[in-house]
Amino acid sequence: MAVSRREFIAGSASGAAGLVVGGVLGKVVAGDGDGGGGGGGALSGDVGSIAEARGLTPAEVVQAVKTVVPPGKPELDEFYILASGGHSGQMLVMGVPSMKIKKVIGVFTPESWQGWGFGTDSGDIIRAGTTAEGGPVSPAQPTLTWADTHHPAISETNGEYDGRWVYINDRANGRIAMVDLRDFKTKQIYDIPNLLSSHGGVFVTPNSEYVHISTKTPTLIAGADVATSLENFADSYRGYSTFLAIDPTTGKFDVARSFQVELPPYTQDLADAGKLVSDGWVFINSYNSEMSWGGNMEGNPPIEVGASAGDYDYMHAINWKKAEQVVQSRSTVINGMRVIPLDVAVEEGILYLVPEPRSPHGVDVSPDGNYLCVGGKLDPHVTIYSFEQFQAAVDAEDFEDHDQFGVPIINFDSVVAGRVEVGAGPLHTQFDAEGHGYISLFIESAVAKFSLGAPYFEGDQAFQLVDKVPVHYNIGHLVTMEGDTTKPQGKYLVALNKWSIDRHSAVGTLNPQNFQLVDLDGEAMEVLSDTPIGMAEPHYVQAIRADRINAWHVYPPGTNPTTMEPDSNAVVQGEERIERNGDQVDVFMSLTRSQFKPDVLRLNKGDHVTLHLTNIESTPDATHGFAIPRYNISASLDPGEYTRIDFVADVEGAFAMYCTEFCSALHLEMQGWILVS
Ligand code: K7E
Ligand code: CUA
Repeated sequence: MAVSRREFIAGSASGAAGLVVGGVLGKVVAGDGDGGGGGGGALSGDVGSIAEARGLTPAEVVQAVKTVVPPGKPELDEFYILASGGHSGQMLVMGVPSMKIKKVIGVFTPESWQGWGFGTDSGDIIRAGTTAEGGPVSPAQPTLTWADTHHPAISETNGEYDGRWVYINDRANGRIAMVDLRDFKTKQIYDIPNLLSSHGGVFVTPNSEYVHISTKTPTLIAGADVATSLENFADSYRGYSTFLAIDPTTGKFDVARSFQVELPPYTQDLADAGKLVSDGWVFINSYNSEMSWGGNMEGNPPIEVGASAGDYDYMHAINWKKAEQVVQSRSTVINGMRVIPLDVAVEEGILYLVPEPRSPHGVDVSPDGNYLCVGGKLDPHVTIYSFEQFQAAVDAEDFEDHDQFGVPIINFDSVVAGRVEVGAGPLHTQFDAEGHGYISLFIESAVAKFSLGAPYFEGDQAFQLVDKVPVHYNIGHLVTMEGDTTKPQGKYLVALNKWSIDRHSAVGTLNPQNFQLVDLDGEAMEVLSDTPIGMAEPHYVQAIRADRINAWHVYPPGTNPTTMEPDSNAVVQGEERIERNGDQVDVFMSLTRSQFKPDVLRLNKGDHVTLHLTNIESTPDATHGFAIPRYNISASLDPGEYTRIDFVADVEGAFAMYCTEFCSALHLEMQGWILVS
């Protein structure tokens, strides 16, 4: 609703807008407020007349002022968010509060602008992520080139983000990737044995000992009869909770120190690591403890009905510090991975189940580590468990039953600290430093704020609904700043909304996802901005303080990003050369503004060519591309970067290689010839 300038100024006199607008009142320019009325008017004058001309309310001006990052002041983006790129297979980097997208990181999917997977050794990383035992692939298509990224997890030290690495899973194929935050590039993709798919079970333990990832749909056991496996579900399938050890220097996966815990064949879903008081444990939701497998044209209910038949599903609590010891003596190796069998996990007190309201989705651990908040999609409450009560129940063997696999089920009433009726379709919870939880309400399209118990809130202040704000529409995840660490920063919340009818300009029959920035500083939560995401559905994001990121500006000379070390095949200026050995041709080429050296390659048809490319620039942002038409080859080299390209010159012709980045006034001249004859 537009207001006249007079109303605008009057209406804002008591609010923050009054300060903003009032501060520039002295500079009123001609126009007097009658010429605008929205659209078309020249945008000159003070804030009030511009706002009036654009049809903005005082509140909208304040919202804009809270989020603007003006030219030359990037530091006003206080946080980064690292977002999954959904079924694009990539990751997004955005700023908060601007909500601007700063980078798309090529992860599982070739990304041509980064030269990711188009002939360079980055392709080895993508290929390596396809070939582990237990990762079934089609012989006809040996490399998986797409993924469905869901859950990023930033490395931690003492329960706080340390800004070193971020991990992200492939929901479709049960894989995981590691991105180094020094250069924001993917270093490793690992196809995890015994995981056909994964979902939300991705997080890092408080000192980055492990990154955890679990099965979504359970995996067919080796030797089970495929054709009758669904009818014999309980005997044919198993879930796996995977603890991938993190190399403390490189951040890569140390498979030899990694292990899995075998789980019942329920559908394990979201998970979170314990911290502080609950450090050493992980908690995983599950649904479909009914083990419904569908068959809606074979006389069975559809999975959505079968999986919702029971009143309760089970949260899995796993003692990983104990598992880490037990795996040394009581594990079996399946497809190259050490596995603690289910019966051993029960005997050793590694695995317990806790009833939770049916069809739960998120489980999130509070900053003090004591509260486990569970949203049940079909229950309007958030159920809040106390870890201390859980620990006491374990010690007292306070079990209400065992499941059919012999896993003890903790007495529900003994471990619930509180329940808060929050609204329809609660999913995921994030936290602030004051002891509030913020939970997404998918069905209601809202965020609810509630209070936790002691030591944050006592008596009738505890476990109360505090505030609620509508979001648009169908929110999935949400994130508060560093909201799943031991030190949440509060300030902002980002709502990741799946639908966006009428929120953005029409772009055809598929609307963008809609990220909404919510201000947490005021008395009531307030939506500040809408941001369309022009790619696949980002499921989850993590938000990290900008000052924790220590990104490199240029690479040390000759650095190979796959190792982050100088490469012995990198060249320095003056050492460029072509070495021929039979039909093997090694080209040691430098790239600088504005030439390739050498710029002519004379090849024989059938030559095996290895290009060793080095960007010898040391100026930040002096990136050069390297592309060969028709050979499907594209590289991108940042200053100081080395990369290797192997190809067979199997097509005759004259091919004009060129630089794909507009790097200088003579960028267009940065070209050369590859002659294959
Ligand atoms: Cu974490 Cu969308 Cu993969 Cu919930 S999931 S919404
Ligand atoms: Cu280098 Cu354009």
